[in-house]
This record gives sequence, C-alpha cells and structure tokens, in this order.
Amino acid sequence: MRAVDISAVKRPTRRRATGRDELAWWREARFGLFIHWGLYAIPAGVWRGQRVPYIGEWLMFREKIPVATYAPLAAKFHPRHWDAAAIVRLAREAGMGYLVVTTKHHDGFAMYRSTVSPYNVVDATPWHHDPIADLARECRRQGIRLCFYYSQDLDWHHPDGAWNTWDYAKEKKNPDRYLREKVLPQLTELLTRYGPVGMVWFDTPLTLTRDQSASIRRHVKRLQPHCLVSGRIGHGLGDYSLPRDNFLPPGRLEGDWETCATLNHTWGFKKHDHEWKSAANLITTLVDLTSKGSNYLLNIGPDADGRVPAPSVQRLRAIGAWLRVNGTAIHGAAPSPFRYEFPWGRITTKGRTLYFHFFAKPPRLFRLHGLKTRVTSVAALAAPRKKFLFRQTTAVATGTPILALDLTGLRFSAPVTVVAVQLAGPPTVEALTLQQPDRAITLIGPLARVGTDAKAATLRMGGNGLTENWRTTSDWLQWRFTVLQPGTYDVTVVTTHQHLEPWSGGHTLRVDCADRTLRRKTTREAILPGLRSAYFPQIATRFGRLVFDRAGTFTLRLQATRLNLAKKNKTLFSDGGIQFSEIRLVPSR
Ligand code: JFZ
Repeated sequence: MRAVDISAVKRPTRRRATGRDELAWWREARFGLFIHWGLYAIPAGVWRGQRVPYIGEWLMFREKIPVATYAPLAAKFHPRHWDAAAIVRLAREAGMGYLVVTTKHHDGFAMYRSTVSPYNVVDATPWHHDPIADLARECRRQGIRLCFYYSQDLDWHHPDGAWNTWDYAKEKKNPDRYLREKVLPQLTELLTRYGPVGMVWFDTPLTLTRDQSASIRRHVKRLQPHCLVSGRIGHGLGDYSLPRDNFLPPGRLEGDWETCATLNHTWGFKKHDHEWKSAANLITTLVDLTSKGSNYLLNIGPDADGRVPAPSVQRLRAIGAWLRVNGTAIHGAAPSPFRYEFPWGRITTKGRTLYFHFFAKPPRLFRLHGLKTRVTSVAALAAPRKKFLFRQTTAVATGTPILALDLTGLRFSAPVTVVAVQLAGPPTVEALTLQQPDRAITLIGPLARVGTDAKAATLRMGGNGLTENWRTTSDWLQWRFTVLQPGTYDVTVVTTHQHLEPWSGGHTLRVDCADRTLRRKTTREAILPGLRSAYFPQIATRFGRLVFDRAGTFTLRLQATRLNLAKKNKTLFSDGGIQFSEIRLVPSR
C-alpha cells in the first residue's frame, strides 16, 4: 500500500496570476474557524448503543454502515438551536478572520440546497433549511471570510465515490463519473449561489490522479478566480500546504502553511469526548504556529441541535480576550527570523518589530543569542510606555551577538506575555543553530543537511519538517552549530509518530561529533513533554555523552547503521521509515 503524501507541498507553478496576492487576506488572518457539522452529529460517536472510537465524522466508515441504514438519519435532522449569527459572532470574538464550514463531508451528505443530489439538508430533512445560506449572509454582515470544506475524493454515498466498498464493489467504481456527476456540479452550485467564497478546503486526496486534482482546481478558479484552493486538493496543486491534522512543526516552515486542529479529539460532535484542550494550550499553540509561518484553523463540532458545546465557546472566547491585548503580534505577523524555537517561548515579526512571546515569567536579566540587528527600544505590548533597559554585546570566543534585556518590573500574565523589541532595521540573525543562554542545543530536521554515501539520497526532509523515506543506511543528516560554553553534554535522539499509528523504532543509529562516535538502538525510553507530544509523541533515546573542549562551531552527523523496516510500521500516511524529530544536547549534571 503506497503511503499517500497528504501534505504534498505546494509546488511553484506557472499559474495564470490574477495580478494580486490572493493569499494576503489569509496571511493577515492567521487564525480561522473550522466547522464540522452534519448527519454524524446525530449518532454523535455512538452506534447500536456502542461508543465508536476515532473521529466522529468517520462513524459510517468505521462501522461500515450501509447507505440504506445511514441515509435515513437525515429524517431525524432538525436542529432547533442552530444560530448562524451566533457562530459567526463567536469567530469574530475569538479573533478569527475566516470560517471553513463542511458543505459535504466523506458521508456524501450536502449541508446546503443541492439540486445535483437530493441527499441534502433542504430536501432530505424535516428542517428544509440551508445553513450555508445563513452563514454566507452572516459572514458578509460581520466581515468574516466565508470558505467551504468539500470532500472531493472520499464519498461513501455515491457509488463511484472513494472508499465505500461495503455497498459498492471497488472494481465497478468510475471515479471520473463521480467527478462529472457530483463533484464538479456541486462545486458550481457552491461557487455561484453564495457570493464570493474565500477558499475551498479540499481533503484527503487519497485516490485522485494529478489530472483529476488539476481539473478540480481549474473548475474552481474558472468560477471564482480569487477563491483559494487548500493544499489537500492533492499533488501539490493547492495555493498553500497542510501537514497532518493537529501537527506542530519542529521549526520555521518555508512557504505558506496551515495546521488544522481539534478542540478535543474529534472534528464531528461526539457526546462522550470531553477531553478539551485548555485555553492556555490553545493560545500557546497559536503563538507557536504563527512563529513558524503557519495559520491555525481551529475546529468546532456543533451537536445535532446546532448547539456549539459550551467548552468550545469558553475556550474560543478566552483566545479572543488574549488577542484583544496581543493581536498585533499575531494578525498579519511574519514568522521568527530564527528557524528554531526557544524553550522560553517564541518570536513573531512585523516589519522592524520582533515580538518575544514568553511562555513563563522570564528571568529579570533575559538574554538572547544571535540577533545581529541593532535594538532601539523594548516594552511590553500591554504597557508600551514603560521602556526596559537593554545592552547588545558580542561573545569574544565566537563573535556571537548577545542581546541582554533588563526586564525589571515586567508584569507576566499567563499563559503568554509579549514584549515588543523595536529594531533599527529589518531583523537579521545568525543562521547556524546557536547555543542559547539555557545552554541546551537542539538540532532539528529542517536545519540539517541531507547527504548520502550512495550516488543519490532517498531520504528527504518533508516540507513539514519531518524526515521522509529514511530507509537506507547510506543516507545521513548533518548539522553545523555553535557552542558557547565548552563542557560535557548528554545526547538524546528524538523520533516521533502520529499518535494513532505505530512508532518506527529499533533502528541502530550512529552519532559522530567532536571526535566521538555514539551508537544506540532507538528505544522508547521516554516521551518528552511539550506541545507536540499530544498528537506526535516525542520519543527519546539517550545516546551517551559528547565533550566540547572549546567554544566554537562543530559538526554532527546522524546515520543509520542498521534499519528495522517492519512492514507493520507502514500506514496510509507514513512510509514506515525513521521519523526523525530532533537531537538534544543538554549539559551533563
Ligand atoms: C481528514 C478527514 O478525514 C477528517 O474527517 C477531518 O475532516 C480532517 C480535518 O481531515 O482527516 C485527516 C486528514 C489527513 C490526515 C489524517 C486525517 N493525515 O494527513 O494524516
């Protein structure tokens, strides 16, 4: 089974330009509302009295429910508490600039008035109402950009749609007929009846050919030239890229990215899923993604009555309250000039201003290594008139620029407090990974050079910052980095996997650095805490110690000497090879 590159990175193409930067509004927004709502909200994760694991909107597939049994759910769909104005107002109050609503998900049910298929919310339910028309009206009225989610590949209702093989024989399916009879005509309805649409958010391009993805793209752009197409149209034909769901990249990404995320562990409403993320986690995640050049599309799953779960409302309002103070450091902000993250927090950029986002109260004397540009003033975003003292020096041994801030009197307010650092010019920083004042050094994939002892490497660095196709012992990763404090350091190699999938471990790796060679088999010694581990566990293996006998620049190479490529590690979304995350060098106690 060939792993599907669902986060195929947007490929630069000679597309017919419309003469304006179509992504400008999307980059300015940085933060959007995702809405998964449909018939799956009725069973809400329970079928025949049994709780069904996995994400709620996949219930029909998980239980292989025949169309003849699932479609009659429509007769029960009559949401008495649906309130489009309240939902759009919630997005505005949360500080979001766009809204992506499911017009048709994998179950094939159209959540709008469709003349292409009677299997829609107006014709097939006792409600006889079009919620998409409500949202279109309210988005126009409240200034939120309306966008449509549309499942262009998976359709478990249409005989030719992908992945219902319990009602319809796979070999009898004719995907082109499904595109011709349903997908393209429904996209015509959606892009001609609800006014300007900001984007069509396509999904799971698991069986589509490049030509099919290209024909869908052409169809959208012909109907609305300014309408964006999301990365999951497939084959790199999107206007921006998406990693896997709930994925947080290890470092700054190149190009335009968006991470879509759940507030609990499901997209569609599940009555028994109460594992809500905290507002602090969500605000920190918004900062993390913005600092890495990624948008954040955060989901709500209304229940069968159209009500948005109260924990979702509370958390979105809490994020909105934080953005009312700190929004300038997020909306329209560019990523950090540093390609790696910091243990103390993150940096976002706007013109000649750097925003330091502290995840905890910083030390009174705070230092940062590597900023080359002259600082002109420092103040908290929430108290711009109180200026902090600062000094810029250079480390003698390595020539590393050091910025010292005297943050006496900084009032820290959890979960994130922002300090604005004004510069005399556009920010420039040291390119190499630098040891920072906390003395730890973290080497991440995006900053590695990929090399091989063979003619050509097969290992590649995914656009999302994770390694892909690491399946030979001839390929390697190599870093150059700067040590400011000589000494002995413990080495930990961190690998990862998507939380519902197997971890590819048991590989023997070799670390060469500072005239030492360390060899170990990757084992699940510990799972490192942190934002990323929730959905992509950071699995640590200790490799021993390195000694840096002087301050200066060093090279470290990581290579596999024996691989454990068990078939069982291959999944739909991962090639079963090593999924490298980072190497940590921490001063030995
Ligand atoms: C897809 C849908 O299947 C799901 O129902 C939801 O709509 C979500 C936003 O997108 O789920 C995915 C998509 C991609 C991956 C995993 C689940 N992936 O890349 O691993």
